[in-house]
Amino acid sequence: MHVALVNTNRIKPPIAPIGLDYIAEALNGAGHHVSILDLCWTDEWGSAIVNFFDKKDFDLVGITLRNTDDCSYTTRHSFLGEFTDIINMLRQTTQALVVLGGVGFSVMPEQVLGRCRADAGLWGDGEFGFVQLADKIESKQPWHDVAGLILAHGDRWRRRVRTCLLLGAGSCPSCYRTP
Ligand code: B12
Repeated sequence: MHVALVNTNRIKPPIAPIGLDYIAEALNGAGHHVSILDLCWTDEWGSAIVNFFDKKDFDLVGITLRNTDDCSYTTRHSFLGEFTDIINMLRQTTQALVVLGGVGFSVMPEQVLGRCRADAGLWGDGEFGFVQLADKIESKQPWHDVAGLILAHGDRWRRRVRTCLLLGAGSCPSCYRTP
């Protein structure tokens, strides 16, 4: 299937979106077609999004949130305002399923999802879960049970419990920081 991965990290000096590269590689390995939109280098992220999604239809869009904020006591700059604007614009631009992920997202996933109009989130590392999601959607299997997936349930977000891939169920501490 055609998958778009979007880097929303626009902080300068820049760093490469290595997390998305890992996921792209895993998706490629599973036979999916991946395109990456890196918003770090655009002055106008709105037109970059429109141009990118005008050229091709995608079935699945994965968006990374690396930093919720700059974690600096003196500046206390939050990136969530611009991130929310980007997601809401993307939501208007594509019909694909929009899934959030990334280390910043995974710090407080339900709170991030509550702010914007994404369809779902995937907590933690994405190489396995996101590929599983793409595989299941492509083969028209139910995909709501993918481990780590967070979906709306009424007016709340519900997270699928994720167990450690290496050690198996019950061998790892709970992933949850909050109930
Ligand atoms: C290395 C590092 C740095 C290095 C980066 C060097 C480089 N050239 O890349 C340096 C020192 C430069 C740095 C700087 C900063 N960092 Co830093 N950094 C890290 C660290 C230790 C590892 C990040 C990393 O590369 N991980 C490896 C990659 C492969 O993993 P990943 O990006 O998380 O991606 C995986 C998953 O998140 C997921 N995923 C990612 N995207 C997506 C998308 C989808 C759709 C899905 C499903 C999954 C998914 O799958 C990926 C593969 O497994 C993390 C802490 C940590 N342990 O994660 C902090 C961390 C990310 N940094 C943090 C911060 C705050 C910063 C700065 C803002 C600090 C500052 N004030 O300057 C800057 C921002 C720089 C920038 N331009 O963005 C915070 C963010 C916290 C938050 N609340 O948002 C973290 C979490 C540290 C912390 N605990 O506070 N950082």
